[in-house]
Amino acid sequence: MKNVKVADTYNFALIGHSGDGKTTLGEAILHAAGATSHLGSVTDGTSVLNYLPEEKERHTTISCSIYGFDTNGKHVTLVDTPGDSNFQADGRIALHGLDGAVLVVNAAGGAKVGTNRMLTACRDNGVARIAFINGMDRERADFDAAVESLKEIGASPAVVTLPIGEHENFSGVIDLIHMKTVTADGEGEIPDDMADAVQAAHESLVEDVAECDDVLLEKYLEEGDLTEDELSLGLLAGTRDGKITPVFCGAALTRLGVSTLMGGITELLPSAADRPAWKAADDAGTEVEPSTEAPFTAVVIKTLIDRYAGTLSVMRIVSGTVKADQSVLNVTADTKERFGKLLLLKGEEHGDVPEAGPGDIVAVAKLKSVRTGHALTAEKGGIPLPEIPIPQGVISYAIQAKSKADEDKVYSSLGRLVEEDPTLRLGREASTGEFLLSGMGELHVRITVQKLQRMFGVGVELKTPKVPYRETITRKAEHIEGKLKKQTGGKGMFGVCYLTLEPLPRGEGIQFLDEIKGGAIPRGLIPAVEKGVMESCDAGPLAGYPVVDIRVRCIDGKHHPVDSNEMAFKLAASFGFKAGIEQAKPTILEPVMNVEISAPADHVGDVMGDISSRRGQVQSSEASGAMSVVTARVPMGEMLEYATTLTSMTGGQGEFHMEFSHYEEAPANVREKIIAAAAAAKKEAS
Ligand SMILES: Nc1nc2c(ncn2[C@@H]2O[C@H](COP(=O)(O)OP(=O)(O)OP(=O)(O)O)[C@@H](O)[C@H]2O)c(=O)[nH]1
Ligand SMILES: [Mg+2]
Repeated sequence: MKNVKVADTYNFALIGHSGDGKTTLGEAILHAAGATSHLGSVTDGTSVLNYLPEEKERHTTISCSIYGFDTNGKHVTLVDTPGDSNFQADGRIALHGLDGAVLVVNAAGGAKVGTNRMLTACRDNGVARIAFINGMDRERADFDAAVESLKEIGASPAVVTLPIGEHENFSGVIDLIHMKTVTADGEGEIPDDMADAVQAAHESLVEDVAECDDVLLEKYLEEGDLTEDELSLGLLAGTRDGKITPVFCGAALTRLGVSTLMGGITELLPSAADRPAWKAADDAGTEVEPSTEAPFTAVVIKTLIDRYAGTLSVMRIVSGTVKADQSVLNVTADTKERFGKLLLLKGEEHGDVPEAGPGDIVAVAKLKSVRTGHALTAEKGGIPLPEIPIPQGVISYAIQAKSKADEDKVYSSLGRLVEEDPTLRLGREASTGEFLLSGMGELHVRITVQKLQRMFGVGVELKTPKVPYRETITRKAEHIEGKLKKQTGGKGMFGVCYLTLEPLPRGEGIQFLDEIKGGAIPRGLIPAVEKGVMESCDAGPLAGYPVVDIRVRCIDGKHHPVDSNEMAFKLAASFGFKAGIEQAKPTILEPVMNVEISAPADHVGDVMGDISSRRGQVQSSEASGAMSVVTARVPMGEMLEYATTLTSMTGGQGEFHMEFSHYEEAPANVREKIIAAAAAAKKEAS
């Protein structure tokens, strides 16, 4: 890849809803580009992109697959992303390091929740996109309806290819940019019987492009047309600015339309040199140029555990040139790292390259401190990029090693899986001492357990999902005394503090204020008071959940010149806090989720009724193609086994995605249940 210029380096993702054909399209692209000698298939388990055993078994992508190849003098890295909401965050992270995306949409069904979510991720990160309406050979394919569905989600589609025939008669595409047909037999002239349709499509393309640019719009309104040059330049600018989504079409499975799409990828999506400038992690708006001469700058878009090479950190080089065995800085962790070989990924396979430059995506094995999202630079003069934000999973399961002897191995191996997939989290529930594994959804957690068994040979049992409840107070408790006095015999212990506890608005966390005047508590011992308060917040008085949204003011105190020490004040503070919280009318907060459900229109009534019975509030319900999308706010505790319910309610056609919205006070009957459950769990644990 050393011989390819930055302007000829392309990095794009295949994005969209689950099952719409991203991986199949990826295989078709790789094969057409000569990168693979065999055409891989998702259903046969021969896909080089869906190479994980869990992907082969389920015929779905669960983790981004990265494949670099050279074609026609260009170096291209294709990233196949998962469409399922359990795994889609992996693609959202990778998008931060890419320059363009192909939004894959099923011709039979149109844009869906997953399409919309990835379109939003592109917009948020300024990633240019083109769309591919896939499956034109499918029985229910409807090109116009699919384009309309893209309009409905605000993608501003501009049709640049038309299908020739549809369903089993789908035989190729008309390329409206180059005005030719492309079929299995090669390129050809536009047939007479399609001239009217082509003319109409060309006119709407001109109109769509004109609407992106004021100068073009004025010209169009005056003259009713644009020149070929104006059209192609306008289309290019509109695509790169993200104002327009050129729409291609075809069938990945039969490979029709794929070569035209590939032309679109390199003609319309930006190369590493043409993409919008990278912004540095400073407030000055510094831009990082993709120059081979500049100091090295990169961002880590993915971590992989490779069977042979160990943990691989996959990075997008933004600036500078890096060689194997070079030392770099991990700016995020503030450590120095030494690279070994630079690896070029081809799905599961990789080969090494001597050096890599701007626009290249390479992997490096066995780095100590580097994690997904981290920013790396040269040791001298490098400009760090901002760290990539990592979405955090919210569905937690208590886990237990199947065999007690495996316990240590379970936790260390899970630690490695969390390194590989940072949207997972491994934690401990203070109230019960149980280990918790959190992920984006039930399937995410279950697949992780499956990987744990396969990769590390240890089994884990998943217990009921846990809801991360919180405790807080509802009124002020003033001047509460916390006192420790043990001054009989031996070394004495003495400390007194007076605390005032006040409720804070949701999401404010814990605040500790030192308001001691005149040395009632010596300066050096105030941190001990704070520590006592903070540690007490770990487990609330009602059900042992962490205490949040509280301000604790230390307003007065007493000390003894000899017997006062850190331990005495820490304990005094915890006594004061415990007494105060009882008086401040504690309560329990429950997490409320933003839920997005997509279901066939005739099941929407059932879905909404069911949401209400789960104490949920429906926010909106909109038709999107043949499906309806319902958005609602529902307490997490009511949504734990929702996947099963939705499947049976919609005959397997429903899908949902949820993410954390906010905390709210749980109603009294729910609080009672939570308190009783915590008491029972504690009893069982003791
Ligand atoms: N008829 C037809 N089937 C297709 C086409 N493209 C993909 N499929 C089938 O659709 C199914 C899903 O395809 P995938 O390529 O795995 O879809 P995906 O978007 O990668 O799905 P996720 O990885 O779950 O997000 C497979 O059974 C494919 O064979 C197509 O153009 N025509
Ligand atoms: Mg896939």
